Formats: sequence, C-alpha cells, structure tokens
Amino acid sequence: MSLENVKETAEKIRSMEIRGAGEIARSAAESLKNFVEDSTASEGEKFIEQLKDAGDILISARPTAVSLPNAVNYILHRIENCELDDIETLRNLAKNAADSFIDNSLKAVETIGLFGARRIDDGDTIMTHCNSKAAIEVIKSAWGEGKDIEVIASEARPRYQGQITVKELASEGIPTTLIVDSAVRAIIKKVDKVVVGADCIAANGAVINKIGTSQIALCANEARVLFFVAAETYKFHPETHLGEIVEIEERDPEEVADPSEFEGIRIWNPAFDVTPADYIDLIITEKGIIPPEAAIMIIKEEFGWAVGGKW
Ligand code: RI2
Repeated sequence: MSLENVKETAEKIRSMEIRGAGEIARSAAESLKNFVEDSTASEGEKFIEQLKDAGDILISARPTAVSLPNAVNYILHRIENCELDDIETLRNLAKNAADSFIDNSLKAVETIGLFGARRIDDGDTIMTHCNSKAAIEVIKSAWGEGKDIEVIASEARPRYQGQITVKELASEGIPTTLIVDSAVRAIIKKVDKVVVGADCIAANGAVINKIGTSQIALCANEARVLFFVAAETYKFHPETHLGEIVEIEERDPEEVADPSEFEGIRIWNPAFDVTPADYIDLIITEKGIIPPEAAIMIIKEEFGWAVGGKW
C-alpha cells in the first residue's frame, strides 16, 4: 500500500502535477515519511533497503532537478550510519529527517525572499521566467516592503508556467505583464533586473533552469541588465564537483504539438537549459548571497558528507 503511495507521488512528479524544484523535493520527503510510517519492516537492514528502493522510485521521476535526489539523500544519510537493529530509532530518525527537510526548505524560501528583496530597488521592473517559488518570494518580499515594482513574466512554453506566475503576482496587487518567450529581447531594455529560480546549480556556477532561461540571460547580458538566481542550497549539485554532467530532461513531444499533425518531423522538447556563470550576477541562497563562482563553496559546505572521501 505505501509503496503504491510512493509510486503515485513519483507519477505526479513525472506528469508535473507536482512541479517546481522545491515542491518536488518536499513532496518526495513527505512521501518517504508516509512510507516510513506504514513500513512493517522489523529489521533495520531491510528497512533501509526498502527506504532506498522507495527513494529510487522518487528520484527516477524527473532527472534534472537535483533537489529531488538531495531530499531523498538528506533522509537516507541520517539513518545509514545508525545502529541497524534499533528499528524504532531508525523509523523516528527518518521521519524527523523528512520533517526537518520540509521545514528547512520552506524557511529557506522565506529567507531567500528577505535577502533577495534587499537587492531590489524602488521603481524596478523585474523580469522572471517560468514559475519559481524562490524567485516569486523575492518579488513578493520586495513588494511587501513597500517597493514600487513591476513585473514582466515570460510564458514559458510549452507548459506555460508563466501564467501561474502572473496570476499569483497579480493577486498580490503587483503590476504584472505577460509576454511570449520570444519577446524578451524586444523589451529587455525596459527591465532593471531579471530574477529566476533554479532546478540545479553546478560546481562551476552554471545554473540549470527552465528552457528559455539562458536566452534571457544572454539578452540581459547584452543590455547590461542584472541577472539574479534565487535558489535554496539543496539545489546545488554535489557530484558536479566530480565532473558529473547534469542530465537535461527531454519531455514528451506532445507538450509542444500533436505529433500526428507533423508526420516525419521530429519534435524536440528539452525542458531545461544551462546558463553559464558568466551571465549570472548573483545567486541568492538562504545562507547568503553569493557570486556564481562561489557555488563550489556551498557544495563543499552543504554536501561534503555526500561526496566525502571521493574528493
Ligand atoms: P522553485 C521549475 O521547474 C522551474 O524551472 C523553476 O524555475 C524551478 O523549477 C525552481 O522552482 P518545473 O518543475 O523551486 O516547472 O523555485 O519543470 O519553485
């Protein structure tokens, strides 16, 4: 029954019913917690094995957002080196780890909002892309401080998460404009700052975010518009320090167009792109604001345990 629940959550993540790098990480943690609560394992080793299998199912749901494996590993790491025969302790440790991941994650988004708002000035026009809770928190927090700001949001084809963003911002009373993705360069000179989220940040400071982000960064760079990324530290990818390449998810062509109407034509639907560190001014994390070049320090601090002896 409870592995079914894990599979259900994984399916919701795959289909993007649950989406957003932070949200999928929190849902994975919640799902593992439920799994632990329902688990009937009476022996520690078996319990850890089952939890790892459940974690693997969740991790396999989407490949790019590193927040997903980071959430699962956060929980597993806390029980792996414990006394294996004390099953109740293991169970409680796993549940507490899931709770603390979720709690820390929500607090991190809030803190990012407060830190990021300091970098937003009265009168700024801010561009954002897709639908990032962390980026939106920066904008809402600046607005909450009484700064007179405006937002321009690109729609983020093919899933149009930009529409979620504009509705959310407008419901706060923030003056908001929706544009098509291809309008970015035409209007970038009206923008003071770009704020986007991240699905994954590599050791070299490159940011992997919704497809279209890197084009916005290129336009911003050309027009000398500041480019900020808002991301919790669990979106930094530990293994990129060891040279691991981040897999870019390719989603169903049907999200772009009906393939039956385009016979003999390949429809290619990469969901994310890579913005090199050179195009990023700042990364706003809950631990502080850093230049992209300092990504490696966050990785060392936050994930030293994960890569341990390997570096
Ligand atoms: P938060 C989303 O991915 C977007 O790329 C967004 O920028 C990123 O996750 C971070 O979102 P998708 O799930 O964690 O829409 O800041 O593919 O909410």
